[in-house]
Amino acid sequence: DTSSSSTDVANFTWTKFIKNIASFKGDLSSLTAPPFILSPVSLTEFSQYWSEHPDLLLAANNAGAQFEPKFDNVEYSDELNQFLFVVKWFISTLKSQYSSRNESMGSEKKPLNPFLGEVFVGKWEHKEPQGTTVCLSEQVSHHPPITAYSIFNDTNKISLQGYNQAKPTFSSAMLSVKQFGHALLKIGDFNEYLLTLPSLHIEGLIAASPYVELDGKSFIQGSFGHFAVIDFFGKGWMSGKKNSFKCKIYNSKSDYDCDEKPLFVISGQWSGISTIYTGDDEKKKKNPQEFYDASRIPAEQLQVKPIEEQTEFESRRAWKDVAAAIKEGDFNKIHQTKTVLEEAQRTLRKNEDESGNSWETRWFDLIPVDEDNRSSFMKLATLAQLSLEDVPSGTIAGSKDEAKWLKDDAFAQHWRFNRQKWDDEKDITL
Ligand code: HCR
Repeated sequence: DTSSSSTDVANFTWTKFIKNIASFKGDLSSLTAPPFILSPVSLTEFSQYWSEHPDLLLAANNAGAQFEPKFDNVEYSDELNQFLFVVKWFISTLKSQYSSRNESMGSEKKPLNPFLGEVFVGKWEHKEPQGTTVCLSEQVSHHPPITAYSIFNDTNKISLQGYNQAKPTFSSAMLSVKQFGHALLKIGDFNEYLLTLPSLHIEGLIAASPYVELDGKSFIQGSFGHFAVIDFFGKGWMSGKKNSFKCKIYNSKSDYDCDEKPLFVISGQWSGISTIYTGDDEKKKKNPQEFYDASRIPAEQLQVKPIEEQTEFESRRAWKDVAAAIKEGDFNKIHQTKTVLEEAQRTLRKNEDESGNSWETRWFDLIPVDEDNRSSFMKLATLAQLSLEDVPSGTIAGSKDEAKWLKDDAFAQHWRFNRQKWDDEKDITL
């Protein structure tokens, strides 16, 4: 980031930026961008997007509550009922994850690239008896950039954990991103769900008003067998609308494989309204019911401590000066403030190399897939016939895609939350 001089940078135009992206290989974080496309927010903050509708997350632990809308001709087991709550919560996370910057900043922007060990913490405090939902996010790797997170509500016995690595590629004037990682949701003592992350691309680059469009699929596999496949598409593909999706829910993955009729079909926009049909009625478009309206319920911001009370590892404090420079649109200042942070990181790494003490992650451990007895990933991925290798999220086991991504020397490892480490944490508070 610091390689070009500030005069070069001041002359930087959008066209040059686009040309740079086009010839760019590797990590987007090292790409110099004009100030107006820089976001003052670090990627560690993005973990909060999993729970900006905490009521919907908590509703999934629904003991006795019937999912609405309810269809008379469907038999709802407790597990199916809960699965529907989980799907609704997942759909509700997408607007925050992928289009909230368009609303808050006018377009998608290039987020700050977190430093190793950067953390972001916050909480949602609910009315009694719902307790508190905690969000912990940690940058567990800098090269490649990987963020791990844990979101939990002990009162409701709900916990979500996962990690994410975005791998960008540029081809035919298109910036595409594959996501590596997954999310694991645990409800109560027994119910678990594996959620895979969709691929995406950036639209509107030529017009200098970039926005994210999802493509590909997400899968949700429940430990009781229920399976959902969510197909994403944008403007001009099957529908005239951006941010569109179609979700089919089945009793099991094998029902999906055998082309059985789905139990439910949900379609619409993840940033707007979606509609649910029973599998019997979908083709005839009979008896549509509203599933979710993303524009009706505003996102609930989590509470974050004031910057003065944060430690130097906490995102908003660490990036304070850079964020201020970005808001002022002052490239020289952005360059200077970023250099301070980057130099400090370089010195830390050098000292670690010299002393032989490598960096230790704070709340997450990297676990080889075959030793991962802390999560049900292996069981759920196997149920969904998903690859256990180090390949993009949601890659099907044995598929051509899997073969394309497989590297001989890479074996899959996953970042897992270590609750004890958080319980023992002395320096970072909520
Ligand atoms: C691709 C992206 C960085 C990664 C962001 C991720 C994948 C991070 C994990 C979150 O859970 C979900 C998520 C949402 C974001 O939409 C996605 C970002 C969108 C743009 C950003 C690029 C690195 C920025 C490219 C620069 C453009 C805008 C000019």
